[in-house]
Amino acid sequence: MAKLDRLYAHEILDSRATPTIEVVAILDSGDYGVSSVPSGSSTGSHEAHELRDNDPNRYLGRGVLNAVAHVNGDIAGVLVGKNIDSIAQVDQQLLTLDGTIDKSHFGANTLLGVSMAVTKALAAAAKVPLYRYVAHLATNTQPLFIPAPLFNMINGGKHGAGNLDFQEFIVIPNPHQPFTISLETGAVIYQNIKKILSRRGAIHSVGDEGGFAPNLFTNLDALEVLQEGIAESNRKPGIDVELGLDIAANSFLKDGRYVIKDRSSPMDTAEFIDYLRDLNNQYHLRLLEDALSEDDWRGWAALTAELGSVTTIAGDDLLVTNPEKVKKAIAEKACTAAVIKLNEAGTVTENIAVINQVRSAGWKIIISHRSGETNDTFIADFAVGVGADYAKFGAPARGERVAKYNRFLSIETELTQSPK
Ligand code: 2PG
Ligand code: MG
Repeated sequence: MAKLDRLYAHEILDSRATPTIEVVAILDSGDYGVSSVPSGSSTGSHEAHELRDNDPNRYLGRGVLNAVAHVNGDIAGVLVGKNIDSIAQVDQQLLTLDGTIDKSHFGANTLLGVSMAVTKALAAAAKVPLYRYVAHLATNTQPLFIPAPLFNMINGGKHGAGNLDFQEFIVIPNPHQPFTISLETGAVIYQNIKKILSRRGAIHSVGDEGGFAPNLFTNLDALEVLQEGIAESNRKPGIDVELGLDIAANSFLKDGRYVIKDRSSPMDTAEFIDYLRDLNNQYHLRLLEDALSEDDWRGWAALTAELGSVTTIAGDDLLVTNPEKVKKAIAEKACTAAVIKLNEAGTVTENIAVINQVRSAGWKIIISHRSGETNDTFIADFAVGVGADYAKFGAPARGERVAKYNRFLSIETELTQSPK
């Protein structure tokens, strides 16, 4: 049985020049795990608590030295020197120690950092790749495969330059092909979109998730640019690639109405669902994420009844990887897929429990990065291990996004060589 020899943390930067926590867990065998935690900006209001120092004299109040102190103090005090049966046992100890429903004592960021670092250390001690260790935790006995990537090519909403209402304009290569082919497809389309934006005289700098953050566009213009990019890459729409959107509708709901540039007047829920139906008829969307706001539960059920058989209706801010929200959404038939973000739940074990809950409803699983990321590739292994349908790691550009897609390449090679 493994014993935890050392556990410590320090502050590092994420991809947005904002501090985050990195945790190191070392077992008495010498096996170890290092993990760091991402952070969102278009957050759901019911996400677990992210602990920040709120000290205006450091990093604009966004430091995480308190989170670091919790790991080095209370948490190490309880876990170090003790035998570890399983990550489930460690996670339970963390939750008991924290003692709050929303993880506000230690912070979900603190708990996730410890949980991921210990999981990595246990996988190393078990002498199996992390994705296989996660498959074992998730009791996933199916053959492992690489989830279909969701490439976020154009960044709007809170991740972009401020002119596009929708947050993510996504290209989805055909899921029934090797990941190496999907990645090449994504990379070529990305390069062609850059050329198209230059030709149009539009800004082609990138947003938070590596997709372009152009000026001058309505939401429909951005979808047109994706279509042009696909055509210029000699890929067939609907066959080689499909389109998707993370609408992140929370960010443009004003006084209970949906306000977007493409329409001169605000829309109520029924009108916005009509708009989405027309949009789907025109672009044959494979994915519609957060198409309505997080509290518009009746609207979600109506949208799923209307479009759920032709496109994937994914809940992100609606569900916040929370078992109670997922339970309600299943009962109300509010979606057909869940976006899983590890730091919204807080520990590895809780994330796996939510995934199993979602699976039992027959929904699709999307494992997602956050807009503020690190180079940690934990979620790539996690996505493979739990058998996720889709992986959303941003554009095929910027180091912190590419690190995860490159990890998929390594895993694909390993799976090809030794599928069991
Ligand atoms: C989302 C995420 C990730 P954020 O809305 O899906 O793309 O954004 O991390 O800012 O919440
Ligand atoms: Mg989202």
